[in-house]
Amino acid sequence: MILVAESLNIMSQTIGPAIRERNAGPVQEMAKTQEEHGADYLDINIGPARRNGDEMMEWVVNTVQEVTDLPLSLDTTNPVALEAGLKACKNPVLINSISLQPDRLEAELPMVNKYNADMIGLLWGVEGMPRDANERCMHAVDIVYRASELGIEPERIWIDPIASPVSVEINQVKACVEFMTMLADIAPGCKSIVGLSNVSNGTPAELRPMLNRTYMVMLERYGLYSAIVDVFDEELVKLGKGQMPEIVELIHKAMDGEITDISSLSEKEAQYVKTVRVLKGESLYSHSWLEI
Ligand code: THG
Repeated sequence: MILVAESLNIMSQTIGPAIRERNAGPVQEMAKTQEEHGADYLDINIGPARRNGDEMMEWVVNTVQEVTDLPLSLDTTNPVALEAGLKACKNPVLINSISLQPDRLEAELPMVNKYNADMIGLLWGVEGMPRDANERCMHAVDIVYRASELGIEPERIWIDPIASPVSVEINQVKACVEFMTMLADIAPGCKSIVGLSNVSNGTPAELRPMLNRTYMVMLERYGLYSAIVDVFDEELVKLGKGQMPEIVELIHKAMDGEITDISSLSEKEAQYVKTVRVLKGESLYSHSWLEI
C-alpha cells in the first residue's frame, strides 16, 4: 500500500496557523516526522486558499522540499495555487484532485500533461456525491475518457471513490468497497486511492484507528493501491506495509463470515472482527461498537 501522509493540512490546529504565518519550523518538523513514520508521499492540503493561494502553495512546497525528497500530493480547490505548486515541485507530483465539475476539469486536466503529473480522479459528479457503486463506475469511466482525450494514460490516474463516515451512512461505506471490486474491469490500468480517515470522521478520536485500519485492509483485498492516512497510527502503517499478515488474514475471514466464535479470540482480534461487522453493515454503528 502506498501511504500518502495527511497531516500537512490547513485544517490542522498546529499546521494551519504555521502555514498562514509562513512559519517554516512546524511545517518542516511535520514533513520530516511523517517521512520517519513511513510516508511514501506527503499530501499538502491548503484548502480553497482564496487569498494569495499561489504564493501560499509555492511557499509550502519549497519549505517542505528543503527537508525531504519525498514526492508530494497537492491538494487545493484553487487552480492558480495548484499551478504555482506544480511549478515549484522538483519531483514527480500527484494532483489531488480532479473531479467531473466542468470548471475544474477544464482548468486542471491540461496541467496533468504540462507538468507530467499523476492525478487523483475524484468521483465527485456535477450533482455531487455519487449515490452508489454504479454511479461511481459511470464517473470513473467519464474521467478516464476525458483524460484520454488529452493523452493521459490510465496508469497516471488514481481513482478515488470517496470514502464517507460510517457514523453517517453505512450504505456509502459499503458502496466504496463494492466499487473497488469493479474498478479493474471498468477502468483497466488505473490506480486507486481513498482518504481513509474520512471513514472515522465523527467518531471519538481514540476509536478512529480501528475503523481506519480495518477499512484499509478490506479495500486492499479488492486491489486498493494507496491511501491518504494518518501515519502516526503505527499499527496502520505496519498493516499497510504487509507486516501483520495474521491480522489481514483474520479480517479476510471475518469478511467471508468464517468467524463464528469471537470468545476464542484475543481482545485485539475480537476488536478487528467486530469492526469488520460494522463496516460491512452487519452490526449497527454506535460509538460503543467495540464493547458490545
Ligand atoms: N480524498 C482525497 N483527498 C482528501 C480526502 C479524500 N484530502 C482530505 C481528506 N480527504 C484526507 N485527509 C484528512 C486529513 C485530516 C483528517 C482527515 C482526513 C482528520 N484530521 C483530524 C480532525 O480533523 O479531527 C485532526 C486534525 C488536526 O491535526 O488537528 O481527521 O477523501 N483525494
